[in-house]
Amino acid sequence: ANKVLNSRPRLKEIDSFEKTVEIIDKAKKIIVLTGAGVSTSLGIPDFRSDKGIYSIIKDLPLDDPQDLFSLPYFRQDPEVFYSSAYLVLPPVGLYTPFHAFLKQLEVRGKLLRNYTQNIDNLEANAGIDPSKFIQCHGSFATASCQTCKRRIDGKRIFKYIQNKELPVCPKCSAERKRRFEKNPDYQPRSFGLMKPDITFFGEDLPERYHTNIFKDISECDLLITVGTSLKVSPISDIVNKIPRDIPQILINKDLVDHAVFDSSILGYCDQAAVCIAKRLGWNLDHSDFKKISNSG
Ligand code: CNA
Repeated sequence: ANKVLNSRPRLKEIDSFEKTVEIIDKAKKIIVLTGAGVSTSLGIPDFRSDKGIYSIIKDLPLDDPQDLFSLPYFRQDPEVFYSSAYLVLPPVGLYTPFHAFLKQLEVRGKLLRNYTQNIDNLEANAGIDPSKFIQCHGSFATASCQTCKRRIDGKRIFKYIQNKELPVCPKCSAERKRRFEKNPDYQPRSFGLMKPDITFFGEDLPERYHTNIFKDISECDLLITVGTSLKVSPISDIVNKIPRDIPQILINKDLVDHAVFDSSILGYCDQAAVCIAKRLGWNLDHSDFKKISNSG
């Protein structure tokens, strides 16, 4: 059984969709905590849903599906990561109606910070100011050589990821070849390989997370948690650290029953975002806005 993350009593004043919208309308310093569910409408699978990555990769030779994103495992067997990384490769330049909603929160001076667990960099595609979001698990925006640490634009390795090939660092390529020719079992097998700058299990979160999270928690007047199963620490602990009198709203396809929310909007986050925006009289800058709002 999951440990209950925030066992605080529910705030009684948010007992309807209208009141939830009212709270969003009044809030001025919102933390939005996002997960893979905010990007599934663009075809990027999440981890734990029925059709999520963990179910897609169940036949890979891994003891635990999380090993796909484990640093020791990557060093030993990078081919496994590169056989499946295309699944989470972000579409260039696109974003969802939910991301357009986030942008509106920023434009209207209500977004204190978006803490995203996502690695797809869609926040940047939506034009959100980099100071307003923290990619807690890094992103595909850049990639680094595992040996010489040279950092490049992440898009430069996208074609290798799409072709399920290993992206080798140009500077380390000759030395990699020499070592593997001498010893085909050479370890680490990640020598001289580029890896997207996404945080693997076993790696620390980016410095910006540590420098901002506690101050933001003490300043925020609303937490909106969206599209996450809240299973990955330390992000899952954020709900527990928010002061008890600060309202917490969940927008998610499935119930997250190991945390207490004052209001839960269960369903697709794009539709929820469009409904909320419509009630607030906001026009979301997204081609799907009219389509979704007309479908009710
Ligand atoms: P998860 O554990 O797979 O949970 C996703 C949650 O989103 C589930 O509770 C779903 O019910 C919900 N969900 C799915 N689709 C929607 C939707 N359209 N609207 C509303 N809710 C929806 O994934 P978490 O994010 O909780 O786990 C954290 C991991 C996932 C992080 O380390 C990420 O790096 C990793 N991840 C990121 C991406 C991405 O960047 N797009 C994709 C897959 C995994």
